[in-house]
Amino acid sequence: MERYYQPEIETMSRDELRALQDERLVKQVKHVWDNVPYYRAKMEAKGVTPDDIKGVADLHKLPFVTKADLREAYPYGLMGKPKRECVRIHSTSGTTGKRVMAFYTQHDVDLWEDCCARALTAAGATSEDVCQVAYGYGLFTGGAGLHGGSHKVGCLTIPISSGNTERQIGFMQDLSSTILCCTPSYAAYLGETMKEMGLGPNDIPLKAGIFGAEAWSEEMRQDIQNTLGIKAYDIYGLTELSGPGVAFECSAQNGMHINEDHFIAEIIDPDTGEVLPEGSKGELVFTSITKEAFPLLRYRTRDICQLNYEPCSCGRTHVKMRKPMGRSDDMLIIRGVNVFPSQIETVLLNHGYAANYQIIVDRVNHSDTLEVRVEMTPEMFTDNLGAIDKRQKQLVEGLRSMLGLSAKVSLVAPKSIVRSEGKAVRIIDKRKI
Ligand code: DLL
Repeated sequence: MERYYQPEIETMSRDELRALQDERLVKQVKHVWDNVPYYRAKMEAKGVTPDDIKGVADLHKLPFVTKADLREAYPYGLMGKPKRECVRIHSTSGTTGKRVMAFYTQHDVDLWEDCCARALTAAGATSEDVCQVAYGYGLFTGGAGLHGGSHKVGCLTIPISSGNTERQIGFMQDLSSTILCCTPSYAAYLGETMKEMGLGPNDIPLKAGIFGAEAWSEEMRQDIQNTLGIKAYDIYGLTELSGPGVAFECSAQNGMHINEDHFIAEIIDPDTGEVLPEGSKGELVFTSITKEAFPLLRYRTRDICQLNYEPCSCGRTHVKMRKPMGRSDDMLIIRGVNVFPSQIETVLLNHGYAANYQIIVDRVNHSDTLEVRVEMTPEMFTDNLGAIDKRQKQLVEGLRSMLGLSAKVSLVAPKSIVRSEGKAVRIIDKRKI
């Protein structure tokens, strides 16, 4: 039996949902117009006033917000509430430029935690569960978001944060954790460490995991499910919109329901900004219609994905987003060919490798080069050079048929690629340097 955290919202008819979105959007546009001079100026420049926005059908008239706007308005320029009414800050790690800061009133925190509670409940969590939150705590939203959601569901919550891998496994055993929340790369690393400790899926009571914050392939899901003996659910979100819980997977495990009572999703052409028809692949754009402190209208996520409006077997009515294929700014253009790291991951996992790899792109004599370094599993590891050479050739072929490109493949010894406790860093693009 499917369980819901807020059934009246999660299963409401699409007509009711649309009416709710219309009403909330109109209110939100007025709120932003009145309280965020930066965005009001953008609206004025486009010749739009709140009177032009009567509902979701008018959304396309509003200007976009981009990461560049966030940086320009850094840190307080997009706030919708005075500081005295805000209670929390979170931030991105800032690896690709200035940090992005997001602000929350208590009301915003509450709604965010509800979204995470919906995700946990969809993964089967109840007040009987012990939930180990191994996302990083601190400025990163992963720890705080799932922690709050876990409390709301009533799980016994372990705020262990990421890292200290053997201790994580010890806690799972001693405290009988049934739900694990962390990045998929860290889940894979936990599985690998368990194997090294001589432990199998039956030695831990885990039943489900909620893994997100980075792209991961279907093949990686299967691997994690098998090594940890769990169902692995995807969860999506970004700091700018609150954090994890913008969308989450249900029992169908084939896409994430967007919490549409809080976020309106659009798919646009990343080059022209034009809204694309239902079912198209493009850049995901979100409008937050309930956030007070950091209300973003038409925020361009840079995530490339597709929406699925077909009814879901779980009974939820909210639209589903497919696993994002990657970010438009992560997409590599190699000798003119668009390459998503997730495609490379699929080939590697289909050939029996684990997701321990690096993609190295360089430019030699004005031509792009692609190298994929991947670890052999302990079972594959051998000093028989002929066998290694054969494996390399198989991978080169696999990559060629997936990408239409020739790549250099380097098979390296097990454990030689550094593991991540948070988001994995897999792309090294030397061309930018
Ligand atoms: O990663 C929030 C989060 C925490 C989501 C924990 C899920 C679980 P940021 O650090 O701001 O926020 O990064 C947001 O990460 O635009 C996507 O590119 C990527 N991302 C997040 N979830 C997924 C996912 C958090 N499930 C950026 N699949 C987003 C693929 C994801 N990419």
